[in-house]
Amino acid sequence: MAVERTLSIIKPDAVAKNVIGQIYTRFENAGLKIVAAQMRHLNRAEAEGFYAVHKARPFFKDLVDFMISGPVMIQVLEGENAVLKHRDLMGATDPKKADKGTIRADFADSIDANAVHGSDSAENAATEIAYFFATKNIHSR
Ligand code: RTP
Ligand code: MG
Repeated sequence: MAVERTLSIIKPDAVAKNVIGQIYTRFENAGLKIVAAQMRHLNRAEAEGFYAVHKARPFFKDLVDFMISGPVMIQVLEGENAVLKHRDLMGATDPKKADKGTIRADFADSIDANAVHGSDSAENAATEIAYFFATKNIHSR
């Protein structure tokens, strides 16, 4: 299996709940290494740019409003099959549908305040990582 990178964001609800460390532990226990990280309070333009693929969706404004409601923790995760592994740790978008033991089942409150973001393909991961991190600030093993 290939070593991949994926972009992870701990959203404002989970940062406010003080569970960054608990979520990081899940990444580490699954064999994902944090190779870059930054805490940021995004402005509207930054959040809209990041979610540009969802611009036409009915939930776009709510999504952006939520993502700028407080600081987020953004990281690059690296490991075997990182994109899918991270999606499995996150669970379904709607926490009501997320499997027991997933991050969203344990920490998320609603489909908007759903604790985490994760890239959905290796191709999108590359774009999303480049949106937040210069190559020189990613510290691979
Ligand atoms: P994410 O991008 O945040 O990792 O989540 P995802 O792939 O599971 O979900 P996606 O379809 O990419 O949607 C991005 C975020 O928009 C919010 N959303 N709301 N009200 C709705 O029907 C709805 N659908 C999506 C969620 O917060 C989702 O994480
Ligand atoms: Mg998505």
